[in-house]
Amino acid sequence: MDTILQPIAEKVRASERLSREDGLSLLEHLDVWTVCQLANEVRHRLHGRVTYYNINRHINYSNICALSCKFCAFHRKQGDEGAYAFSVEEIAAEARKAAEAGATEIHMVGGLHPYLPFSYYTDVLRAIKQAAPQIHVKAFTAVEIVHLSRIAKRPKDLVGVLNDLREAGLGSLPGGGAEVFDDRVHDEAFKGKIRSDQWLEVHRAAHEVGLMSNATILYGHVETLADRVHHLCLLREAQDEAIERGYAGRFQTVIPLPFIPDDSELEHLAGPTGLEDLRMLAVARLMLDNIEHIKCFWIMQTLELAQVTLDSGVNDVDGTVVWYDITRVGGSGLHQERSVRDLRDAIIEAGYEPVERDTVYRPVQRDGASWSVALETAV
Ligand code: V47
Repeated sequence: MDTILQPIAEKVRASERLSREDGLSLLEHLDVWTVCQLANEVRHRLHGRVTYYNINRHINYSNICALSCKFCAFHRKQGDEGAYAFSVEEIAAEARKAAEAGATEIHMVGGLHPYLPFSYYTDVLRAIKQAAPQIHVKAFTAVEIVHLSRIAKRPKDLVGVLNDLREAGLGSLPGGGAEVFDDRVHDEAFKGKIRSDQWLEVHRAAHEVGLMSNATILYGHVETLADRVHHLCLLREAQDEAIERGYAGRFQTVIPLPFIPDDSELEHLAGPTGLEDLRMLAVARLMLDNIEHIKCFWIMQTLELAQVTLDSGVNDVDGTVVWYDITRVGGSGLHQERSVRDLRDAIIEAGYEPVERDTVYRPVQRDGASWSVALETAV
């Protein structure tokens, strides 16, 4: 090992926190395989060979959005061809179908709809819980929560709004919408979306009210490597704060998402390579010493690459089913689905032990479509 990686490896082996400079060296160093190997050591220390997956459904309640982010191929304006917003009943029916098929989680996000009232969102949550009481609803990215707080006319009361949503059935927040925590990148690619301080404020409020949340980083577009490290450092600080303050909620998993240029206004960009994907997941594992899980979202990375990432810091491959995928299909409404068998076989072939989890990482005991968790705690 050379003089740059050697001291970093020593820190990793002594479980010492890596610095910002270490993070940048890991992203820049030519020897990607040693970087992955170091992340693999941490992964094995934390999780052994266990690799999590879940049985989930994605519901995008509407693609109508007041914003027009350049990187997003999903948004439509009201009245555009392909624009839609599901009714409360339609969403409840999907939740019922998901529960009947054995799903433990609904991952629900949408655009910033300019006209739907706050009551639509609480009604949707209540209807899902009535139709599928056992299912965990992981819903609304931080930018949606800010939008909901505005339409609820309580823009300064994030804690109150999140509590109302929780009472209606919200179980946790997904990690979307973080993009890259940098104002230049934000203004170039995501203008109009909330900035990093607001994204972090929403998640801080969620942790304070006891909701678990996830975090993403969308890499491989107009950001620099230093921007990526900065993003990871801000997440690490926010997690330190949640732990120090004794909040009941915190970040559970970080999901590095490779930018997919197709159909977006940034289509001229190439997007990251496979090796860049591996390295980014590995560096996330190495830098985020206070966040337990690193997820490879196979929908965007492919299941084939996800197998390889298990040796590079990843211990979670997300779930089985994506329905009306916000990220991949440019609004065409394509369904994507992989069976439990596909996910388990892929994990086993890579030399790991597949474990079905619920949204808050409790192992699931399953008998067909019925399931339970070993430890009953409130979610
Ligand atoms: O926020 C949008 C990203 C995210 C593109 O919390 C794109 O468990 C790549 O957040 N290329 C939504 N990415 C997905 C997401 C997620 C996925 C899986 C699990 C969890 C979780 C969260 O997709 C958006 C945005 O960052 N995105 N457009 C694109 N062209």
